Formats: sequence, C-alpha cells, structure tokens
Amino acid sequence: MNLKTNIPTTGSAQVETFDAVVIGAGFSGLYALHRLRDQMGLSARVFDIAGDVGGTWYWNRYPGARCDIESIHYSYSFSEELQQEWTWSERFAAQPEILRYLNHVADRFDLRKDIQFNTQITSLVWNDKNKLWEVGTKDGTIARGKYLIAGTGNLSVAKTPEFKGVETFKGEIYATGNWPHEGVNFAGKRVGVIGTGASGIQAITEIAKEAAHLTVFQRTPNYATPIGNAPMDPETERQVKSRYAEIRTKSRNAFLGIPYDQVQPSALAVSAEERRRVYDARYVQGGFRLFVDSFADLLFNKEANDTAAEFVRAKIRERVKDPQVADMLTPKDYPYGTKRPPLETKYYETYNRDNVTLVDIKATPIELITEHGICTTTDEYELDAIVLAIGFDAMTGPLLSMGIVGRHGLKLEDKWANGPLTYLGITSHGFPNLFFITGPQSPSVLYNMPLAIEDHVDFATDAIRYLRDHDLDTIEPTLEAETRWVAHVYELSQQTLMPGTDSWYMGANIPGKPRVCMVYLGGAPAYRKICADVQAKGYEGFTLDRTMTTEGRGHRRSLATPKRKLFTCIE
Ligand code: N01
Repeated sequence: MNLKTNIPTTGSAQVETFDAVVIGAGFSGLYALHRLRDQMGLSARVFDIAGDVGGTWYWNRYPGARCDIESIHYSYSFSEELQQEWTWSERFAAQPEILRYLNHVADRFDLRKDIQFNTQITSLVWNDKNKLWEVGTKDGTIARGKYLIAGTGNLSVAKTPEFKGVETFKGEIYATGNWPHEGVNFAGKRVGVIGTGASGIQAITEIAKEAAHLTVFQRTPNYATPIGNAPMDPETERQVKSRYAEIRTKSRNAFLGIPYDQVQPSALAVSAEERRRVYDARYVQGGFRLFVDSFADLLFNKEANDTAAEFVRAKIRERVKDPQVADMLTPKDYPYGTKRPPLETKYYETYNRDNVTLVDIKATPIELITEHGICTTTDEYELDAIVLAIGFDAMTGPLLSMGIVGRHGLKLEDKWANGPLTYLGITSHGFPNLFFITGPQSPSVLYNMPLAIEDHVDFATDAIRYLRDHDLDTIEPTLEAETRWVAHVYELSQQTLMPGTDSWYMGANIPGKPRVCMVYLGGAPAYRKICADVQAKGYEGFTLDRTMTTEGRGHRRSLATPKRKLFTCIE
C-alpha cells in the first residue's frame, strides 16, 4: 500500500505524509521523483528553495558558465527516448541550454506537479516511533516521508565572504553562485573579480570583454587547460545516438565517467618525446583528456605529475605575453589535478588585454573592502562592481545546512564534527532511510555527475524497493561497515597526491572546516562494483528492520557481516 495520508499535527494544520520526500529539484531530485513516482508507483514530494527546477544550473547563471564534461555524456541516460530526442547545440553546453534541458525533462515527465518550490527546508527529523522523517521549514513541519532522499548537490552552499568591510561597499556586488536572472550589464564599469577557480576563470574571460576595466584578485593560480568547445558536430551526434547505450556503459566503466580510452599506465614509462606528443594531443582535444586520458599515475606519483604540471606551466608562459603576469598565473606549489583543473577558452589571452589587471593577493592580501573598492596591503582599487567567485562549502555544507536529526536526537552536524562519516557515501549510521545522492565519500565530484546521480538514485530506490518487497521498514548502515568505509576512503586518499593540497576536496577552502578527503578516489568503476556487490549480498553492511510483525512483535534482521573484510575488490 502506498503511503499518502494526512496525519494531524499537534495544531489544526494537516501535514501530508508521502512514501518519499526528496530535497532538491536539480539533476538528482528530478530523476529521483521520476523513479519513485513513475517507475515504482510511490507517492513523493520534492522540495526546493529555488523558484524552479535546475539545481546548480538554476543558480549559477554567471557569464561564461558551462559544463566541463561533453554534453552528450553530461546528460541523463535513464530514458532512451529522452537521449534520442534532445539535441545539444555545442560540445560543452552553456548554462542556459543545460537549464532548458532540465526544464524539458521536468515537462516531459510531468514532474513539476509534485515539486514545491520556494521552500527552504530547515529541519529533517527522524521520528523513531512512526518510522518517518518529519520535514520542516522555519514555520514548522510541512510534510512527512518514510524515505528521505537528499538531492542537494555538492556545490550549493556558498562560501561566506571573509572580507572585512564587504557590507560597506557602495557599488554592485555579485556572487557567481547566485547570479541575477536578468543578467548584469558591466559595460563601462570598473569590475573586480575575487577568485580564480572554475567559476572565476569562466566569468573573468567573459566579463573582460564587456567591462571598462577588470581587476582580477588571485590568491592561488590554477592549472587551466582548453575546454575545446565547438558547435555540436551532427555526424558525431548521429554516431553517438546510434549506440548510446553502449557509450553509457563505457562511460560508467571509466574512472571519471567519460568514455575516454587512450590512457596509458605511467607518464614515466614513456620517452619525453612520447609524453609531449600525448600531452599536446590531449591539450588540443580539450575536456578532461589531459587530466584522465593521458597517464593513469598523474594523481598518484609526484614525479609523473610533475611532467604534466610542467607541460601546463609552459603553455601558460607561451600564451601570456607579459612574463611577469605569466609567472603570477603559473601554479608552482601544488600538483596538477589536486584542485579540480578548470577548463577554459582564451582565459590566459584575457591577460594580454589592455583593460585587465592581475593582482596577486597571496603576496599582497585583501585587507579591507571599502565604500569605493578593494584595499590590499599595498594598493587601493576603485571599483563599480565586485564579483565574488570564492567557491562553496562543498559536499558536507548542503547536508549540514538542513538541520538533519537522526535516531535518539543525533544531529548530523555533531556526528560529522570531525568530517563526514558515511557508508558508501550514500548513508550514515544513526540516520535510517536517508540517502545522500552523490554524498561525501562517494566518487561524486570525480565522476560524471548525471551518471553518478543516476547510480545513486538507483541504489537508493532499489533499496526502498527491497524494503517494500520484504515487508521491512528501515535500512541503516551498521557502525562497523561505516567505520570500515571511512577508513577505506582515507587509505585510498593517502595513496594519492590529494591530501597535500588545500582544496575544497579536502575541506581546506573553509576556515575551521575539518581537513579530510571527502571524495572516494578509487574511481567510478571500482565504486560501482562495490555497490553492486553490497546489493547482490542482500545489502551487506546494512541493518534492515521490521518494526512490528502482524502479531505486534518487533523483528530485526541484521545483514551486517562485521567479521569479514569488505571492499577487497580494490585493495
Ligand atoms: O570555487 P573554487 P569555484 N580570499 O573553490 C578563491 C565546479 N564548477 O566556484 O585557491 C581570496 O574552486 C580561491 O583561492 P584559493 C568545479 O567542480 C564547475 O570556482 O583558495 N581568494 C579560489 O581561487 C569547481 O571546482 C564548473 O587560494 C579566495 C576561488 O576563490 C567547483 O565548482 C564551473 C578566498 C574559489 O575557487 C568550485 O569552483 C564552475 C579569500 N578569502 C564551477 N576564498 C564547470 O565548468 C576563496 N578564494 C562545470
């Protein structure tokens, strides 16, 4: 029987109860709703703070925003009809087109009628008596759900600006992650951009073309490489569509979830000439080919990494005319790929323009934002507009912002005070029937996101189906399985170069945030195999509970196997 009842609250208002509640109406929430409602026949309600669908693509409307994985791969695979009927106009679609795509999906599958927009969820509390999640806003409980799917994304909570005096600035101030829908006209203005991550690099390139003067405030230079964007080639599209299912399988069997297939084992096993040939070819081909389709040891071996890092540094020096500016733009003190490598179109040439100035705020930090602009330790820059491209409280931030409280009043923020603790990056002990889509300690941000999302939504909804088929109420990971997973993610990270770099992967971009690697670094194929094994063994590492039998007795079936070592397949 599907759950859709109206349990009275303590007051007079009726609170609807659904089988499943989903938070977020981006790639995750839309697919989760389709799967729960249309494929499983369950009642479901999606909540989103935004005014419409789109998730990250609803908010990030800054100039230059586009995806960094080829759109024919960065798209849903769950519906053959959808992937056949949709046509991308560019290799790497820009934000407006991706948002149109998600709107098309919402309309095509009639999803909007079960989404409540403009609703900020501030509490998600597990009621152990009723075995339900209570979903609240600041005005109180608004819904209940037996299963809770958090499709809140990894990069949806903006980093708080740490600049003294920011509130005194009299000009316009914008954040890349919450860009005005009507756009911004920078013509004739003196604009300052703070931050040179993927968002900053995309925005800087476009704003420079329009502003009277652009001043870029850079703390850490990045290893940006060409995206290689172009109009979609109809023949490529035809070929992909003629064997889309096969290509999707190939994607899912690739480290980053893109069907590249030229990677060689080691940069150190080939001659300098061969390395140069490989790097040159991948640099021209664009996308993440240099990063994941050149040599497999770049993230694991510093000497191998140095060869790629030096290749990118040389390209920066070639492309930027002023040697001093080129030097400022050249990363020197961290390995290539240990921050997500941004992809660009003529980013470095932007610094050859007369109307662009680069300021090194590691050498001369920002001291103060005043009414008129930005003061560093040595200079004052008068500005009409400031753009903050300073990043996100990544991965854990979105989950910890919703007031999640599990069994026995356990707050997620307390449990994760020293870093995320999950099993498979999708569940956490103490929080029954809660699934984090692309959560911390899954490959998520190092996996092609729409495919990562589909995998996680499928895992969550398969688990829900299993519960229902077996007349069980709850699923929750055991502490033992979780502890082993956390240790496994840590051990994998220690085999890479990631932990040494200050990045959002490590939580190092937010002052005071625990410094732990939040990404599973064994690659999407190994991860998918582990999840499939867990499922095949009847949810190994989880406790599945039935609260009351028909005779009214409690029943508990633990499927955990704490003595045996899990995850042997990738050790
Ligand atoms: O954020 P970031 P982002 N003072 O954290 C600087 C995805 N994405 O929004 O490196 C001065 O990478 C900070 O400097 P530093 C993608 O996964 C994808 O750009 O900390 N500077 C850095 O330069 C990406 O990785 C696309 O020293 C400060 C910048 O701000 C992720 O989103 C497009 C500062 C922040 O860079 C995040 O990218 C855009 C301070 N107090 C984003 N605080 C696609 O192409 C921060 N900075 C799909």
